[in-house]
Amino acid sequence: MRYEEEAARRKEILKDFFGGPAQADPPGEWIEKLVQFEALMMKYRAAIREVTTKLEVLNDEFSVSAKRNPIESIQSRVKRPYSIAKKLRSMGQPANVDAIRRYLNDVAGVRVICPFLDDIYAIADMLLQQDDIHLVKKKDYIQHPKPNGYRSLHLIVEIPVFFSQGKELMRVEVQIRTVAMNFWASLEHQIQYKNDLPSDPEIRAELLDCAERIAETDQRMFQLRNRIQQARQTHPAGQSDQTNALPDSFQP
Ligand code: 0O2
Repeated sequence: MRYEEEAARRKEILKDFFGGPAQADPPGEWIEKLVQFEALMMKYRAAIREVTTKLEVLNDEFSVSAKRNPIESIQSRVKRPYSIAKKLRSMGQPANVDAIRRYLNDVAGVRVICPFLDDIYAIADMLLQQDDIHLVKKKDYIQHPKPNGYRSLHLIVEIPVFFSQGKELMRVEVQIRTVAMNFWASLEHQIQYKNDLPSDPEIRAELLDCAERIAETDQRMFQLRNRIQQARQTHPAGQSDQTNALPDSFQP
């Protein structure tokens, strides 16, 4: 029963986009809307490819010059029609392709997972230095975590994408975070963030406590890596057995 109620709710929101009996759109009209929507999603997918390629190139270059990878993995997604329609509705905007372009920043999303805290800012700087990338908005939820404990660096960037009919500037949300921040955010996303139910204060407090312990561990791992790097510089390989004495799991 709950599934049927949920399905009815989703249909109601999605009909903003593609029409439905209540709107009595002529069939040709909603097919046209569907075609326009698909074309726009194709453009967002293309923008994701552009940004992902830039990040992969930076990671490759860094691994040659610094002998380690500042990016552990890259994930991406195009927002689903239901989430798009829901967000536009919550903003009081109509669900159509013009409104998507104008009001939504995160239809194309790229998530970059880094090993260490300083990698986040190094990647963000290297990306933003590129002259075809324009920064629209930056939200630093690492310096200023959300009250629930969420941490991540968010960049909304605009990037030119070349299609057969010319160039278009497309927006992409880039979320950059450590493996540890991603661990918390992924689990919290499943159990709390997307849950429409009011949250229990005890659960909120536990989640916040987990986020803080994870942030502390991130700091400690970052400091450990720095200590190991300094030891290596003071005693380059072969001249001292101090670095070699560290277990393999500590080697950067
Ligand atoms: P989903 O399902 O991940 O796509 P903006 O228009 O960008 O200024 P917005 O959209 O509120 O305003 O941006 P914000 O706060 O930067 O958050 C955008 C995205 O960050 C979310 O997308 C999540 O992916 C992630 N996020 C933000 N807050 C939290 C949080 O408290 N917990 C978790 N797990 N993720 C968070 P969506 O579309 O909400 O969700």
